[in-house]
Amino acid sequence: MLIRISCVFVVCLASYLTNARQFPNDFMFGAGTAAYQIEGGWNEDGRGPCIWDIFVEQRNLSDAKVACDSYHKWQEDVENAKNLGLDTYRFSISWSRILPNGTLNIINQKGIDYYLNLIKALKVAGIEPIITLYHWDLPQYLHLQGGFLNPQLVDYFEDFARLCYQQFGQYVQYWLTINELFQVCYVGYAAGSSAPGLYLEGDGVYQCSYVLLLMHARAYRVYDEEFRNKYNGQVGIVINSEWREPASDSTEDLEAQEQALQFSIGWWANPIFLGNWPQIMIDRIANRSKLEGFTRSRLPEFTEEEINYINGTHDFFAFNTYGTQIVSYQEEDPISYPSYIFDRGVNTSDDILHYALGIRREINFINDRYKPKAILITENGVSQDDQSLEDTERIDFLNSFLNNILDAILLDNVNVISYNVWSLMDNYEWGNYDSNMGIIQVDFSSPNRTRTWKKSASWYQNLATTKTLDPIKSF
Ligand code: BGP
Repeated sequence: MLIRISCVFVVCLASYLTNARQFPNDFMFGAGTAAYQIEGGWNEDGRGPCIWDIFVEQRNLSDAKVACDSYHKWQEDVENAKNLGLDTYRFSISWSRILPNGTLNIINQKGIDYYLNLIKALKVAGIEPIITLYHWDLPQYLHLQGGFLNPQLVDYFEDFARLCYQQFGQYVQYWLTINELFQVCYVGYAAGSSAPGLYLEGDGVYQCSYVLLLMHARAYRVYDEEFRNKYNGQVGIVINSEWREPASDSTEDLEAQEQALQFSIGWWANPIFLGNWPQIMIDRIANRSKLEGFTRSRLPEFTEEEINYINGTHDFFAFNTYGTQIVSYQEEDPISYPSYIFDRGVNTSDDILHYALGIRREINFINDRYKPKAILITENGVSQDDQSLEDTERIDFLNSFLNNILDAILLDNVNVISYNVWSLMDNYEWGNYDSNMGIIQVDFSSPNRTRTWKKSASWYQNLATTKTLDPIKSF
């Protein structure tokens, strides 16, 4: 009997081992956070206010004055990252912590020291920092001067980026200029549901995208011209991918899918990887603008010089990916008020459940269309209603995603080099604490902000250290 059981065990083990799926040895597993979502210490040691500090007060939302208190507990966070076996840790720098009013006329050494300590501790722990320069927390002082509607922000961002490269560059191989441009411009300047909460849905939203792309390009060029020789790092931007699947195989729906992708991914990726906005955006917005009575398109026109300046500012393609939408054809909206949604002109439904099905197609789409040297997945994860430590649904979600990503690597030969789960820990989700997206739980009711590993943390630790994925069928 014992022999039979042992045999069954050996067979199962053998089959487990043969089915187990291996990531390339140099594939980097990491976890991500953002300054405003975890740091707290909102008015400590000279930090200046940012647009989110003001926005939550205006809208009476939960605040991030303490959040995960990582401003004080960063050593424990590094310890956790180390114990998880992470290759990378993605975090962002709070612009107003090192430049309280956003400009170089006041440099806050204590803010710089905070990030220097964090970065050095990560290096000692064998973890590669991936640094986002801008993750949504614009210094309020710069917002008062017009924020992303003011092209002068390009100069201010250049100063901030250069300072970061000077201070931290020797330790950093991966820089991300700006996180999720669509969110910055659409949610912040059109839908008004994120800071700074504006409703400029037909014009400000495009002006914001024009300024953002120039900011990115300037930060890239500064690194390229002044730091690349010394530090040999890489710079890119983070696009939130907004993947779309067509509702059917009809020509209309396939065209609607292409149109939707041009208005989401192409809006940002075309200027950086191909040069200029997608033609369909240029044409549709110009046409609707004319019919609405404008004398020029609501989409700012890049000069030839700007097109060339932005084109090519990438060392890799980085994107965040959470959900997908089904897209279908719709008849042209009648001319009324100016709006990105009318300009886009397709019908989209809510997220479909098993988005993991789309990720392989999405990776291939990015690879074929934009031909990046490498692809980094900078965020992926799932929220949870409660903070339960038994988060098996998260494990299934991540496992399914990663199986499809691995298919893209092994079967389609796409050069995906890194995956960063969102998030290292539960954190402040832009107005509330309801998302619980961490693989580590944070007790927001305790002054200590106690960190406790969820089941997914142990699962991810195994993945990061063995680079071997559960042999579970992907869906
Ligand atoms: C991304 C942001 C992250 C984080 C994440 C959670 O858009 O870059 O900062 O907020 O979304 O997403 P959600 O809870 O909206 O699914």
